[in-house]
Amino acid sequence: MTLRELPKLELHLHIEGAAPPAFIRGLAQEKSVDLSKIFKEDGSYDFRDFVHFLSVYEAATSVLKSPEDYARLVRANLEESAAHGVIYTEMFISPDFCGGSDVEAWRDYLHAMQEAAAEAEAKDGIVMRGIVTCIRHFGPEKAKASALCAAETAGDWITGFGIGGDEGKGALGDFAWSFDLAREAGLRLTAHAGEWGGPASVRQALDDIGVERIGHGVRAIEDLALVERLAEDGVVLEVCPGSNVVLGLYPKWDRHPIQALRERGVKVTVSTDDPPFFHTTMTREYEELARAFGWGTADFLEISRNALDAAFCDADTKARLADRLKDHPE
Ligand code: MCF
Ligand code: ZN
Repeated sequence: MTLRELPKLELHLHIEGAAPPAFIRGLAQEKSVDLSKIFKEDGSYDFRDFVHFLSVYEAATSVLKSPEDYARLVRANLEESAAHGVIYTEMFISPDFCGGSDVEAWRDYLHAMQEAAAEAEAKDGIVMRGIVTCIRHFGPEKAKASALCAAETAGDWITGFGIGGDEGKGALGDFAWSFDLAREAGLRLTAHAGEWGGPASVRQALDDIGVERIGHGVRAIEDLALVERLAEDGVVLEVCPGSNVVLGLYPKWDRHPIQALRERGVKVTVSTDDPPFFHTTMTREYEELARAFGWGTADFLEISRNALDAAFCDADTKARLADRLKDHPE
């Protein structure tokens, strides 16, 4: 079995960030919006650094304006993921971008996305779940509106609540009201931390908003007492190595701390984050990890099991996915 064919589970994928540039360019053309400044000549997304990436992301998202646009996006993303062996994907979805956090509009967007996901599951066998995500640099008030949307639609399909965006802005504790509401609605919790913020940011995620998974979290490696805590408490990291390398957190793949974290007993998983932005796919992540750290099938199987255990879906779905992982050769 090739690395591309290995069954994979992805826990950290931003819905608009997975949009192929040609898809966004096509929508821009249909809607007569000039987005030329966010693309390079070769057609890929153009950004200088993390903060610029966030603004290019938002510009690309500006052409997604209706439930049908998001349904098309879900179809395109799931087709691409399935082609790389992904059998399960959790996508971050923001009510800020899907109806401006109006609950009734949000329901229409969700309905369209869920229908598209069901079609993709029937066609390619890929299972999708949604994690409602608030955006840190939009501030705590907007996050509350997102959390209300999340709480209203929590269930088998919307299974989690999280936060992404500029880690340099505000403190995670400012968002505690939203995370409390989401938790009370039965949602599972994750937060981007330990990417642009150091170990203290990971501690905030655990202590101030009580998440069970951390998006990125890789800078925990700078504090070995924290690494020990993550290992002991079984906190799972949604590691996105290709994203970290392209955004300049680490100069090259073999300097990435994923292997060191693993060796110290931390449960890691592997995701692409915003794949076309970072010129990656799940296959490419696996190929680079195999090259940089000598990972083989047994290592990738361990990663998939970590992801399955940490997935925010129900037990029946997990059992079905576990069956499909059994085809995975040791
Ligand atoms: O993980 C990467 C980099 N770190 C932080 N945030 C994001 C990443 N990709 C997208 N995001 C944020 C961004 O603010 O998530 C939001 C974007 O607007 C979308 S969530 C559906
Ligand atoms: Zn992310």
